[in-house]
Amino acid sequence: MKIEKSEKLFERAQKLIPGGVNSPVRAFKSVGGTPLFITRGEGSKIYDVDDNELIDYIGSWGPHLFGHNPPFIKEALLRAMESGTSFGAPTEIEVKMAELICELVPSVEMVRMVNSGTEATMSAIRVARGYTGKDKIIKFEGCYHGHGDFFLIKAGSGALTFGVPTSPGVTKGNAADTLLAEFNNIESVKKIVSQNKGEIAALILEPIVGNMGTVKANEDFIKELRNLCSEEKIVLIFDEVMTGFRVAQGGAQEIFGIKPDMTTFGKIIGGGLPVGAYGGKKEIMEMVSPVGPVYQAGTLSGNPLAMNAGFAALSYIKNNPSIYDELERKSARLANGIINACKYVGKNFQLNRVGSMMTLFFTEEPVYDFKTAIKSDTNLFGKFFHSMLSRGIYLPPAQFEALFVSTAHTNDDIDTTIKAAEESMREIL
Ligand code: KE4
Repeated sequence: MKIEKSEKLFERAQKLIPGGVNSPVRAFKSVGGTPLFITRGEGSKIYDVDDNELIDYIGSWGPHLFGHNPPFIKEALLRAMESGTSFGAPTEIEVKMAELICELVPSVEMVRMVNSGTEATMSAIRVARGYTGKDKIIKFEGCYHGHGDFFLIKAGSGALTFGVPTSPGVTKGNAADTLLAEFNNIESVKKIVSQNKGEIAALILEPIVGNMGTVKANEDFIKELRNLCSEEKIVLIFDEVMTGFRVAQGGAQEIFGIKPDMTTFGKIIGGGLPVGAYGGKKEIMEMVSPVGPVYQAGTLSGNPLAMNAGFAALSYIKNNPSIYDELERKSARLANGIINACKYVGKNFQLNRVGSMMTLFFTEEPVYDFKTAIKSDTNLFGKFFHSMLSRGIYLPPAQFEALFVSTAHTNDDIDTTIKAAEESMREIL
């Protein structure tokens, strides 16, 4: 596979951009090698500066539910551009977008648009703290909610339940207010709640995790979380930046039949442009400035370009709910093919999947939380990644991420990917 032009660009990029990338996971650090510099995307394919054609399962880390450059989003953007890009003033499309999100996700009674998933989760936490008058929050090991200071926290040592920063620059003060629980372990949550009675403002989780690889919450766990948060007056926040409109028309909360108090969104709702959103119960969202005292703002929040792209995406979802059946069929076929490829070489690697998001863990034990996820052989994952890449299959360059199937992936794409997986498994083992 020719990568000379990418190598040259990567060398130039690293001189002026930290790590040569504008988001760390793109740098191929956990799999090694040179990240490919992409020139364009079309449907299920992406093309790089060395003219390699790849079947893309990253989909820009989730936004491309319909593949790259779907005509209906491109047309919406071109039309919007005719009128200008941003006005810093209210527009009708923002109202239509809010109405559509609230229609598709009934637990959301009011919603505020922002420009990224990180802004959405940061804002949701601030609002929950303002609404409850309490400071502490609970998050789960292995869940990622963007790079807000109070999220970059890992479990403290031993019995200590408050966290320690995972990154320099995050203060001990921030860490002290973030408590770490174990995913799918309700007892770990109950213990933290009892040790911090009356002090916890919010509990945030990815109801279907994508960021430790794909791990779905157990039904009982989610139901008990809902009950516990209601009893303890803790704001339950579903971070659906990745799962929103991905795993079902109404997101993970539709699958579980659970109503969180707040939900955060990103990725798909921007139709490929920078958009995030947070919303939930009216009484909570009315805390948000200018109607309430909790401040949150953004120059380009709700800008017409991003809103028109997002509205085109969500309108398509509203009018074509059958896409989720199509995504289920294609994704199940891909997953079964990969599982069989593992079996052919005598391996029972664990493939976790919910709808069109999935992760192949290079471990033979079930993966249901962070501790079981990190038993995966990340070196072997790296070899698999590069072996598949050499066969024209572009997977997320990290074991603890999810791959995404889009409506643009064809049966041929799936067959090609399964064949590549069979060859790659034999090659690396
Ligand atoms: P952004 O700020 O990257 O738009 O969203 C942060 C975020 C929040 N919540 C969840 C559940 C997320 O998955 C994310 C971002 N996801 C990562 C991929 N795992 C984005 C890729 C990247 O960091 O470049």
